[in-house]
Amino acid sequence: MENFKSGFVALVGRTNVGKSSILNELVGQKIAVVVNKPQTTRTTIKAIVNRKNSQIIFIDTPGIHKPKSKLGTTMNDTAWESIPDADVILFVVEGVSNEIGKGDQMILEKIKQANKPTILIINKIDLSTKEQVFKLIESFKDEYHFKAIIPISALKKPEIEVILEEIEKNLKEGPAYYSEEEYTDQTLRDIVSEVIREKALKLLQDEVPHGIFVEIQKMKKSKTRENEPIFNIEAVIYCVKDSHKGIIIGKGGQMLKRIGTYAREDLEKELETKVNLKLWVKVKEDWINNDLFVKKFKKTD
Ligand SMILES: Nc1nc2c(ncn2[C@@H]2O[C@H](COP(=O)(O)OP(=O)(O)OP(=O)(O)O)[C@@H](O)[C@H]2O)c(=O)[nH]1
Ligand SMILES: [Mg+2]
Repeated sequence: MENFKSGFVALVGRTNVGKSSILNELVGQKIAVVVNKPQTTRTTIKAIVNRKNSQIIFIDTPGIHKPKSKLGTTMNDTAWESIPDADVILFVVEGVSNEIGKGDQMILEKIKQANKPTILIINKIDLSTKEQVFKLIESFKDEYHFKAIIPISALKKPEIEVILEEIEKNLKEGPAYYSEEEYTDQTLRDIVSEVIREKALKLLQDEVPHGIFVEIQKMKKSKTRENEPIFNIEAVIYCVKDSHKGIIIGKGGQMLKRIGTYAREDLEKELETKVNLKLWVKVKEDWINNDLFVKKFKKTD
């Protein structure tokens, strides 16, 4: 029998290329939120896959982008730091052009410096032609000795087994660091607050979503009058200024109601119970440039 292997695998890449979508596919459940807007993931998220002969610990990271706030800088730092810390790197790019873009080139330089086993995932191939993908593969091949280059579409039944096998090949012998029941470092509170933030991100426009964070103030199980279990959740959506507060609440409270309903429906599915969700909106003036606050998004382990 083969010896047991384990290791940390970082998903890195520019913002919005589909890292979190791929993470969710790899572990077979929704752990990280996915939104068609840049800078969705704010900190590292661990998700664990247990296989017969290995334990793979995935680390989803914030997408690398041009930072416009202290939060953005912290997010970028987190992503950069994950590269030298990983045993294997999954470098995710979008297959929508046939050339390597500037952002990807920067990340590539860091990967070259780290000189770790790296697998290139070319995502979103449903949006490109075979020719484009082929040219992109050739360009990347000239740049680095990737262990494998795997074109996928995270939205259309990606070949997860191929990716997992390729990772396993590149892991070293090691113990299972986590017990089988532990599949993520996200607490229930983290997941609930991220689901609410995801809905706000999806429904709000322009710069409003980038200044939002959600704080869960109460999460308590009780029974309804019909004796059915129900989760009572109270949360505050913080934003950076008064005008944003107005937008989040909306005319006659319409927007907040939509965010609440949308989040509740999703939470009821995730938690498999009825949910009573109460939301408030508060202003925390320019928190995205406040060191004390931004520090919360920096993970030390
Ligand atoms: N067409 C298409 N869209 C995809 C694919 N994979 C992901 N997306 C979409 O791309 C958007 C961004 O996906 P995410 O998974 O949030 O991207 P991310 O890289 O984690 O983004 P950040 O956390 O902001 O760095 C979402 O709207 C996804 O549905 C794909 O294979 N094809
Ligand atoms: Mg993400």
